[in-house]
Amino acid sequence: MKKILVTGGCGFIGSNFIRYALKNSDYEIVNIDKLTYAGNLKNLIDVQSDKRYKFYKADICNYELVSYIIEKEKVDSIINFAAESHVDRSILSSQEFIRTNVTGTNVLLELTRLYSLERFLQISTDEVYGSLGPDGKFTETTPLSPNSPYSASKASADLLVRAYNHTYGLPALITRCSNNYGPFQFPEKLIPLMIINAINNKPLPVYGDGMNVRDWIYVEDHCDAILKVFEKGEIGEVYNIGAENEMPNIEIVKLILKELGKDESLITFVKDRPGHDRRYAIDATKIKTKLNWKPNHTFETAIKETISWYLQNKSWWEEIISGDYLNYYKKWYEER
Ligand code: NAD
Ligand code: TDX
Repeated sequence: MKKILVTGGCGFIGSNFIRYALKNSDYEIVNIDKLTYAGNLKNLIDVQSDKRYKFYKADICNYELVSYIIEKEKVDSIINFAAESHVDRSILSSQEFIRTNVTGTNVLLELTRLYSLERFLQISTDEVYGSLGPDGKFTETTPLSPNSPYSASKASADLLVRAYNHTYGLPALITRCSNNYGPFQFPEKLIPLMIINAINNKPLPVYGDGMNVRDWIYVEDHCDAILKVFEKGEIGEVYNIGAENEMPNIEIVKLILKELGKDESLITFVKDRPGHDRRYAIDATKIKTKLNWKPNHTFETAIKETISWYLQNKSWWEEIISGDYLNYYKKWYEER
């Protein structure tokens, strides 16, 4: 049985991936996570006693500790989810983004090399391509043109992965996915933030004119694509992942309000995010044709399931929004 070191497995996508992989494959999984504000052990309560799963609290920047874990656990491969992931936080302060997203990825690449691991999969984002006008989509050959400190740090990591493959023949691959939604997403991101504010009858802060477009994919479809690329993807290649579901933010916000039976008067237009990318759209032809992948969920159904998950799991997010989250919320939204 092969063993994968998953980093950042206590976050939104990592925890969904671990659950998905334990259910749909034979892999053993070692999860290392620093447990930052975004990492939550409760995201994986249901699998914590699974014999194929093990957790270590560790920072991916800590070379010695990660090296010790790789050696002790005899892991075969790495999938790197660990990152500072929120654009707005990177605008407030970028240092942790450079540390974790760039230096942390470099540590993992060095250790993949040292232990001659079989595979290194970097979980990246469509934001590295920058912003689109009204037409066209990002393909794997679109030049990198990141616009926020967050996306610049992710693009830097991608370039390191590319260089390690080119220089040392490291068996590395990259996935670049569009915006995810689903259970366990931290309520700083658009969809969970709007669902929770609507439930609590609080204002829904829409940036600018609300016409920025994002391309949405259900997190389980992303996890399925990651597993496919990990198993069948060609070394040295980049794979875009997306579900062809572009929507302006304001439409999503209105849909959430309608689904929850709340009034549109809760919508509050606030000052725009500085440098706000106008539109993202993913061309996923490559993964569809080369790896025979396709998304299994429609937005219409999966967004309803997501809203009902937040309604049924109030204690999960109530605990989060009562802590340090309040300080962040105040700092970012108070002046807008
Ligand atoms: P998240 O913020 O929910 O989770 C990140 C996890 O990484 C947390 O558990 C956190 O504790 C951990 N972490 C942070 N710094 C660490 C460090 N130094 N060492 C070890 N662990 C650390 O993020 P997410 O939304 O689940 O995103 C996961 C990955 O997917 C990221 O690399 C992100 O760039 C990428 N991605 C996200 C989206 C999206 O829509 N959320 C889309 C495309 C790609
Ligand atoms: O309060 C808000 N109001 C608002 O209008 C928030 C939090 C967001 N927005 C807008 C900004 C974006 O146009 O909604 C859109 C989505 O915002 P986020 O949820 O912050 O996502 P985004 O900036 O698109 O980045 C996300 O997708 C790519 C993830 O956070 C990244 O980790 C991923 O790489």
